[in-house]
Amino acid sequence: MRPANTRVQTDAAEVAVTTADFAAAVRHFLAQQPRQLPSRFLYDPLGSALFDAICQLPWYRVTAGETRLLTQHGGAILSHLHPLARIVELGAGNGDKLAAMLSSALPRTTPLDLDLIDISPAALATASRALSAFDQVRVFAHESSYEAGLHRLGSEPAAAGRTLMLFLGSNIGNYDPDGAAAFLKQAREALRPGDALLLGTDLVKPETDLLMAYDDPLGVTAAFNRNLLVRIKRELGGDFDLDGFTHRAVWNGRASRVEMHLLSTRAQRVRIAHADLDIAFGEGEHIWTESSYKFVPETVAARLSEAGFTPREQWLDREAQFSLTLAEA
Ligand code: AVJ
Repeated sequence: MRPANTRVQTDAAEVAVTTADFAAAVRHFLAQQPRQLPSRFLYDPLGSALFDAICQLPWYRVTAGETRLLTQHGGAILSHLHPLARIVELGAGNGDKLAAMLSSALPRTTPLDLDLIDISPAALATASRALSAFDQVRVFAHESSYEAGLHRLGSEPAAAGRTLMLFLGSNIGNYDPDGAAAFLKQAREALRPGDALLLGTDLVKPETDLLMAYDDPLGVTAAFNRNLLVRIKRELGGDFDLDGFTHRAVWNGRASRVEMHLLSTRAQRVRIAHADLDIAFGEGEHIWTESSYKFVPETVAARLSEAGFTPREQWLDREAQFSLTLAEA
């Protein structure tokens, strides 16, 4: 049972992904050359569950590495931010990492607001349930894109204490360099002097490790990727033959990113009724579904500085080759 001093609130104001948005994006991006689909659509309820499974795979070391860092240094990070009034997490997912961080800190005597921003209502429900078990917290769940979440945050009246923003899991790696710079600027503008951003970034490592992380031997990442086609079939009346598409992960060293693609294994036509789309795929033609940029610690700090932050401290997990950077607004 939830203690009386906690409550969960959910905004109903915004639905992050409507069927109309999805149809318009599929129509637009599948017609591009190269064909593509934005990675935010990977997170329907089944996609979110498959992503949670990925986080437990021994080959995907991002989550374990970051959780180690948050457990070891979470208490210190939070005590740097005294008096902390609020934690905002963009892309909170199932809430496990924030829970790990809070567990490692001293028991709280002052109230703390947790604002969870995520595109997946299923993930938000799980996270709200887990986090509302902590003492002295109020949980606010916002079903929203990062951009809309940041915009709302920036237009709110100033909070009494300091705000810590979390952008973990190397979620920033989904943006291309210009998009990441724009995101960091927007994050900086949503914060006030004395607030801080904690940024989790996966680091460049040997190609074999990266390919095992994004094309795992159990096929969970393949299922996560191919589920995008399942979602299009169900929500948009697509007639994809799933057997005609396979998962591909490639390391693009020049751009410093892992790319996920869906590869058409033969020439085939696909009709997506509710997007009013007819496509002829050639054998070997790809749909590019995700980029995961990989970083080196020094450039993370440099990008934060360019966006108007002051980098304060950086922690590295050697085993996973993952970094956390704390930067002040
Ligand atoms: C949640 C976007 C950070 O890019 O590593 C995991 C998603 N894709 N396996 C990542 C993902 C394939 C993940 N992010």
